[in-house]
Amino acid sequence: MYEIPSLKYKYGDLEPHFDEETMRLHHTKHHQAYVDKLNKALESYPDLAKKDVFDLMRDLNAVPEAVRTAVKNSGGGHLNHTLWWEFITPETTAPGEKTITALDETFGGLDNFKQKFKEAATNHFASGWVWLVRDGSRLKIISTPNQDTPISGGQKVIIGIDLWEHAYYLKYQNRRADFIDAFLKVINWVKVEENLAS
Ligand code: MN3
Repeated sequence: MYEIPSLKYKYGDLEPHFDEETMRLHHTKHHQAYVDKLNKALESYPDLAKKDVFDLMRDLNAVPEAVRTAVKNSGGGHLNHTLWWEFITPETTAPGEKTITALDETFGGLDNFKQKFKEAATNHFASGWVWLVRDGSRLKIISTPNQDTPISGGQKVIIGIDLWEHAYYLKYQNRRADFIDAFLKVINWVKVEENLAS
């Protein structure tokens, strides 16, 4: 049985950037719903249901066709949100050495990275995610629709932003750009550094 992870901070800790109610609903309702649907989809496949969600999503071909779409959507939702809670932090963090070097080499600096990331997130159509991933030895910004996860394509996730309206609509309504700015202020740079190192 998959379960939503417990968070390292309280729902209100990211105020005023992310509001308490959105954080609570996002975790206890939206993320929980992906987990519930994933558990239901794998009810008849106990061996698959024992897999770590990363391993499950890395090898969708191992999932029987009858439930593959359900697993892609709800397993992706579970995995993406598990990552999401760790992309953000109420603590003040700063980009580490590896991060600065990598963003310099690939994007010409932190500010340029932020600008390109924001551009991609602003322009992403409908629901989905924008990510910074490592693909082979290269870093790149990509976007995925729905709950598709870069993990299924063999890419290593460094950071990403949830662009489903449930992630921001209560506080930001149609102002997605303001939500993206808020996200850029609460990025957990310690996690980014860790992801780049592994
Ligand atoms: Mn979400």
